Amino acid sequence: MWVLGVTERRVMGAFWVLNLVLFLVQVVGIKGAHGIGEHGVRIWPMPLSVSHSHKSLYVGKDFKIMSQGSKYKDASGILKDGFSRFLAVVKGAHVVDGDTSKLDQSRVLQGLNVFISSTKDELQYGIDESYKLLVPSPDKPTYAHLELNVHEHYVLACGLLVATMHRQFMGLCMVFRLDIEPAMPIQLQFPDTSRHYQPLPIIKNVIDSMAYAKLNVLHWHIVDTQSFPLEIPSYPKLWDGAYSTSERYTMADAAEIKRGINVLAELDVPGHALSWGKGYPSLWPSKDCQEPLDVSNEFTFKVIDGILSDFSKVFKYKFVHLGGDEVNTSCWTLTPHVSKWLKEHSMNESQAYQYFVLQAQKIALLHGYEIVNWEETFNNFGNKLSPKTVVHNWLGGGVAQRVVAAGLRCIVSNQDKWYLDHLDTTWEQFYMNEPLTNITKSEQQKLVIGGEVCMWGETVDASDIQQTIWPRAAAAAERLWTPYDKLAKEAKQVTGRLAHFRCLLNQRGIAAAPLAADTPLTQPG
Ligand code: CP6
Repeated sequence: MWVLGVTERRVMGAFWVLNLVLFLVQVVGIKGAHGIGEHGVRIWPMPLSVSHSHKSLYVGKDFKIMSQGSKYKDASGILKDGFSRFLAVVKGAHVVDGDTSKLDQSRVLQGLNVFISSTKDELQYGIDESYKLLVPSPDKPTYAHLELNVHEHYVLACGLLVATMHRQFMGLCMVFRLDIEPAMPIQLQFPDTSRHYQPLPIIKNVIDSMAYAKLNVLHWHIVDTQSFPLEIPSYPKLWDGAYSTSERYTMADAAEIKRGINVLAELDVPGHALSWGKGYPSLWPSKDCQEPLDVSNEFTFKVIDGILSDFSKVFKYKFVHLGGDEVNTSCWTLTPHVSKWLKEHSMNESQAYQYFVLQAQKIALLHGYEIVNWEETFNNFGNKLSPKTVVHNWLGGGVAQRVVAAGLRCIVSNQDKWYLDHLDTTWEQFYMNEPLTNITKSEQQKLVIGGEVCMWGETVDASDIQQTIWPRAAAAAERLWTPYDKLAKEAKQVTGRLAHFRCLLNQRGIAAAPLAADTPLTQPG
């Protein structure tokens, strides 16, 4: 994941790996004091700017959502689908069937108008994702008004609107007036579909939950050693590496995963790729030594080219993740034909690792992608990487400082700070992790383009995915969203607001865990 920066502070974005990694977003300045969150509007994460009156509004029973005056035509229906999901949340969790007829009608909100100024269909890295939410609309006081530049961002903004509708009173919902602009997105790495096949409805449910905390990039770790679940039309036998014929995703499934969010697809090479050889055994150095992929075989690079060609038809995000982590190259010298090839090409194992990663980069560039690689590639041959590389930190040890000093971009997700599969890392630790630690020059800070929380898939499945992600991913989201000087200096200052956000997630059907197992639970109130 990582952040998309706007102005002075950071930019973070999040990616999904089919294991869950969280991307981060970044943001800028807040107008109000942080205290607003604690005593007034309890929004999480805190947006750039919030103002509110103390006049509360009620949500009418027939509350509707529409898109009047927008240029965007919604040919794919993504907006319509999003509206109906949003309405279900408002009506299911927040609006109750009280009688509004006796109330002052100027205080009953009839609906939300979503105005989209862009005609473009693509969500993309670097676009203007700012939005403005006015409750009520100045020109139409019985409606709320939401202005967006890109259609997909509505998902995030609607999550935010829902976040303001939290006060239940007399069976009705009260809404504060809010002015919010611009807000930034946040990213999450999930799912790790190689370690565990995650059913499509579960993935969609996680994506919907991401909107509530403004996570903006899903990092999908699609394939790994354990299984190859995605259909690749160019090389159909790769699918033989799936756990079973029912534990597979078609390309049409992959397109559905988009759902108003950026998807960073990962193809982790040359290690973490044993499952490729089930269908095409010549990709293994030998039957006894099955990874990393055979560097000496031209077919290996033809297959990578085919996969990235198929990816480019469905994964439109500007970046593709090419992995490159944890590569044990000993198979290459232990296998006679590969060892012979190394000698003929005057390469040792580590030079062959570099050769492999750079070849894969070239192929990705030809398909129009920029590249994300795990940090081992930088640690071993950082000066050879394409300038279009984003280095994805996970080992810690201050690599982000070295990456940005070398002029490359970086995404931060230290394993001891932002790995969700480390169950003993607390939400407070997630909140306090500062990705810009020891990076003081503003040109270098801008190169930290995102933060990501990671949810690797070895130990999670549909039964516990949501409570493993939440509320800790939300803690990281605010770290990336909110300007540095406005962030709480100690996590305990925001406990009440986060506890409230976590209750809202529960109300919306998201199984977020309690902040601490031994603390009495609070009501959203
Ligand atoms: N899978 C892949 C993993 C991990 C990585 N890459 C990983 C390593 C150590 C921890 C958690 C996850 N499971 N492909 C490293 C980036 Cl602690």
